Parts: sequence; C-alpha cells; structure tokens
Amino acid sequence: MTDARIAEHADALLRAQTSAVPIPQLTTRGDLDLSAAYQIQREVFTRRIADGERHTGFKLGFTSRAKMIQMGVEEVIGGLLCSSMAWLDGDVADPRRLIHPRIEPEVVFRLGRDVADDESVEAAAGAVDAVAVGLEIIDSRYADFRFSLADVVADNASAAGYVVGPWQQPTGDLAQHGVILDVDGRIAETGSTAAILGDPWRAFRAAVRLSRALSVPLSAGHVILAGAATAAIPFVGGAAVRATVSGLGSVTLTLGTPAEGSR
Ligand code: OOG
Ligand code: MG
Repeated sequence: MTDARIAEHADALLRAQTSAVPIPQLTTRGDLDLSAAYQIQREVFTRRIADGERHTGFKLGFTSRAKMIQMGVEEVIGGLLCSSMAWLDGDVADPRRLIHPRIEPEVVFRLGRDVADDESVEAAAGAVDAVAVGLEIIDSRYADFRFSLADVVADNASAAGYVVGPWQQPTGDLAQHGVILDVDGRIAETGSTAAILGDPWRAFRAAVRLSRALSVPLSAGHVILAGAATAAIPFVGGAAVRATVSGLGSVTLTLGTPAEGSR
C-alpha cells in the first residue's frame, strides 16, 4: 500500500476518534493486508505522539475465546497505549469523546525496566515489577462496532481507555483466578484468568514477541494489557463498572452522562 493511502486511512481513523463519529470499515474501500493495517495503526499513533501524547504501553486483543467469539476474529493482535487513554481508579470518563464504548476486565503488567531486544521472552518476564486488575474501554471507530481482522488492527485494536487497580507484587501464579465484571454492583460477566491464552503470563510472552515483530519498544513504566478474559459489555452513561480478579483486587470506572463528563 502506498504511503499516501496509509496516510489517508490514518486521517480517517484519527478524525473518527477525535470527532466521535464512526466511519465505514476500511476494507469496504479496498484490500487491506495485516502489514498495511499495522502501518496505519502506527501512523495514527505517531500523529498522536506528535500532538503531545506519551507512549504508555502495549495491549493484546483476542487472547480469549470469549472475545474471539464475540467479535468473530480469531487471531491475537496488538495495539498501542498512550497517555490520554489512562484513567485513574474511580474516575468518571467523559462520554462525549466516545462513539459506542464497551468495557472489559483485563490483567495488567507493569515494566520496572526496559525489555532488551536480545533477551529471551522468559528473561523479559523479569522486567515485570507489578501486576494488577484493569478495565479497558474499547470503542471501535467503525460503524456498528463491526470489523474484519485488518480493520481492527488499523484501528489500534479498538483501544480507547484503560484504568489500573492497586499494583501488586508480581506472582508466577496468575492462571486460575476468578474474574468478575459488575455494573452498579450487579454481576454482568464472570470468567477465569485461565481464559487468557491459558495463563496471563503466556499473554505477556506473546506481547513481547508481537511488540518485537512490530518494532514497538517495551520500556520502563509501560503497562501491558493481556486481553480480556470475558466478553466486553456496553459502557453506558451513569454506570459504575468494576472488575475484580481474585488475589489482585478491584478497579472501578464510571461513564459520565453527557452533561457531567469530567474531561
Ligand atoms: C478489539 C479489542 C480486543 C481484548 O481484550 O480482547 C481486546 C475489540 O474487541 O473491539 O481488547
Ligand atoms: Mg482488551
């Protein structure tokens, strides 16, 4: 794909995100292969960084069957996280910046040091200095939240926001922890961290490999989202959504109503 075409697709996605108006899938306008899709993802991100955002980490998508089945996509994908996506536990997110947001529970890794290009993925696990429960807001820039694999890759794996609960000491055992997603105290989804590629640590290693294939640095202070263990649920105005992972604690995010969004 030509640079001009990549720039055109990046423009469209960036405009959809900043105006909160969805666009048709890019693949309805011609072929898009995965490598071009990742180039578009990177181009949008480069523009956001040029606009003053900071690179804060990396996310995986479709690491669980629940997510693959929900969205009809069968391959693990990566996306880039930046500072304007980061919320604090208990925050109220502004719905005016979102199109049709959904929210899902995540396991989050924090890096205490850079991951070196030449270290093994096993050694890279030693860079993790904390783990936590998280919530991710996904907000496809495509109409009706529908996309092909290449579309969703170009759209940065639908990344729109994330919030991290209290950091915990990293533990080798993350594989069999119960996951609960509740809305205003009512359970909406339940699952197990085993749904995340069998073990969130396996997702961490997949993130190291994928970030290398994409030449995305993993640096001290970055967070890595392992991918949701359950299907995502609609994030509706006024709803307080909490994710709990047994042994890791809880984290909450509320979506404001249009009149009261905090930012
Ligand atoms: C893509 C994002 C997938 C996950 O955790 O599996 C993802 C989407 O579902 O729109 O973030
Ligand atoms: Mg996710």
